[in-house]
Amino acid sequence: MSKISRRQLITTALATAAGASGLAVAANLAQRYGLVPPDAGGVYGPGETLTYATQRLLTRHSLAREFAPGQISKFPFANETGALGAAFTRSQQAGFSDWNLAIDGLVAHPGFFSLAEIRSFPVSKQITHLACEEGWSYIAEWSGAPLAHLLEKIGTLPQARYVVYRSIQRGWWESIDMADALHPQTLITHTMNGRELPVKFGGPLRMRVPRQLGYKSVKYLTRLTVTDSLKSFGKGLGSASPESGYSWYAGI
Ligand SMILES: Nc1nc2c(c(=O)[nH]1)N[C@H]1C(S)=C(S)[C@@H](COP(=O)(O)O)O[C@H]1N2
Ligand SMILES: [Mo]
Repeated sequence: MSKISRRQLITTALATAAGASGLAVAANLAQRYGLVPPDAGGVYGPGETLTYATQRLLTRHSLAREFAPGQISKFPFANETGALGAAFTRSQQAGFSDWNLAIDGLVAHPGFFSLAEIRSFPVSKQITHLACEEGWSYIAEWSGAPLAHLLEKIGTLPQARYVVYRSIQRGWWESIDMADALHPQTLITHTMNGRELPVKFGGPLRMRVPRQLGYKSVKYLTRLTVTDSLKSFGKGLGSASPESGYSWYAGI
């Protein structure tokens, strides 16, 4: 069966199952096709599964909306972050000259890229919307290296299913599936509106995932881990968000 007709078949089956016999049946189908999000066990589980599974089948390659330069917000709002810790302060005092991004897990060449190296990678730019789940949002131009470029350099192994990413800030870690990790708009950003990414917006390095809500765009990025399972990270729900009641998949 061709890819597209198989995909249509699964999507139709999911939608029909959800409509006719409730979300639980759809969730079983999603399970069979590996489309269950890591936080599916919670209260919103079957609903989360249906959202994630249908998004993945239908919009895997779709692009987040991009805007014109004239639409860039004049006064972007930086969400207050808690304390960043002593390691951050030390690096900031050194002008971030010692900042590294480690990459490990299911990769051929684990190691790290220095900030300088990442800045030297091919730059991709996007003018996109960053929306917080709390309701406010802004439009900015983000520039950086596509995450896909780093993953290709480091040699992601075929078993890879997710990329876990962590901030130097305690408690801030997220993960995305390979569809988002390899998506051309997912960037490791170092520049915002043509200038070095300000600390309050996540500088020196920030993950930008414009197809999902703001909380997936983790600031002060220090480490990526490629994995085939999220079970051993935190409480096994995929990221810090579901541990405090937000969904792992925050597609918009
Ligand atoms: N390290 C870190 N990353 C973070 C946060 C944070 O507090 N610490 N807040 C998140 C949330 S909830 C949102 S909505 C966005 C806010 O981005 P902004 O400050 O550019 O508006 O950053 C996300 N990334
Ligand atoms: Mo947020």
